[in-house]
Amino acid sequence: MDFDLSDEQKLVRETARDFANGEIVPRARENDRNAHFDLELIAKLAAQGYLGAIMPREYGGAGLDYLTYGLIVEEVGRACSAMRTVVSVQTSLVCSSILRWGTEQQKQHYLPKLCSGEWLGCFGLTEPDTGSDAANQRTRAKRRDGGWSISGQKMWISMGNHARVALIFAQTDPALAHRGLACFLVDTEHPGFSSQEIHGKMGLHGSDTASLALDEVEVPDDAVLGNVGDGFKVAMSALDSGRYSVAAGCVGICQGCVEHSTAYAREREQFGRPIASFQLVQAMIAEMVVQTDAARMLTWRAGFLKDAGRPNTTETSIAKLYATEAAVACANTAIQVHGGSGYVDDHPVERYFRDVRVTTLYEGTSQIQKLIIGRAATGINALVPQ
Ligand code: COS
Repeated sequence: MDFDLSDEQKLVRETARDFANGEIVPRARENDRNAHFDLELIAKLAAQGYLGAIMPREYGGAGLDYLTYGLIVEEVGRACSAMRTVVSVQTSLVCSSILRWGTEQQKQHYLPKLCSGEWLGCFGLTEPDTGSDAANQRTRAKRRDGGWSISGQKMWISMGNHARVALIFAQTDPALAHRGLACFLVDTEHPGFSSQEIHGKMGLHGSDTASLALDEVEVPDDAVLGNVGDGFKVAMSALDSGRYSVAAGCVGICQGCVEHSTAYAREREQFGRPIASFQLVQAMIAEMVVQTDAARMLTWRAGFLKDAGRPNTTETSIAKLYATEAAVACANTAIQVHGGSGYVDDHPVERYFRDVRVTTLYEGTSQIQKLIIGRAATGINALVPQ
């Protein structure tokens, strides 16, 4: 087993860290305060190649492997989860779905525009009444001459107000249950498509979150991604990549918590000495260090399996479950180390705490990850009545 990164991976990680510190960190607090979806910064992420890191070069991507992509996502996540969400959605949910399921024409049409940041994409799976039970789509696609008419609603869609292309999952034949689902590549400028910003989020204020409405949106046959009936598989395979990227972003939050807490504890004095010299403070820091290491190792393992082309759904769920829960715990502990100072946004740990909370919810709750892991361990699907 080799835990060493290659020279190229080390270089990519250093470059991502410099970029994150130079470009993302200085804007993160103001973007959060102003709930500003920073398109200028997203253009810089795109110019770095961070919106299509794992896409082949022939489609405008950076041609990197999953492990290296995870290193980039970690650094972006340490700097700002709102920007990390942009990278995850664009790369893992949208681009990787088109790469895996798209026709050559679809790949050539969409991937270069998405990798370059000319277009943003969004992933329309969740609905007002459809969350964990992803197969139970209420959105309907009906046959029309030479195409489809799609009607329904989508909820909690990252980048939904800015996306030019939306992956929309819809049921074509309710009698077929999950085998009736199809994924459509929908131009968001089509008549009948509208989006609305969701306000009042606890965190990710610098991220764009929308509800979508589709009112008889007409799309041609060649807008189907994969085959009609493949929709559920498209969604699950996208989540295999998306959950990995959420895990990597959470490793970044854990790492940020360690770094900020250590720096603060060495500087802050109480009882005539730095609080870092107190055993109870060191215990909190040690817990965060261990959680960070464990989250990173699990994420790297999932990345390694993806790069080797081996099955990795369970290992990805393990990484996502552990890293997100660890990041929630680390953000909480980091505030404890900072005391009252951690309760205001002068220190990034306050934002970490708010931003991280959604990670155990989106792309599959912790409970869903446990059911996937539990099913793999026992061979019993807890979602099916026994
Ligand atoms: N990649 C490709 N195909 C997959 C897959 C994967 N990772 N996982 C499952 N499939 C396929 C299966 O092979 C099966 O195919 P067949 O129809 O040919 O038999 C089909 O999908 C159904 O698989 P399964 O029975 O395992 O699906 P379940 O209905 O049991 O899945 C869970 C249940 C909970 C795992 C699923 O609904 C889920 O992940 N829900 C959470 C959704 C979510 O994360 N939403 C958040 C979105 S925020 S972007």
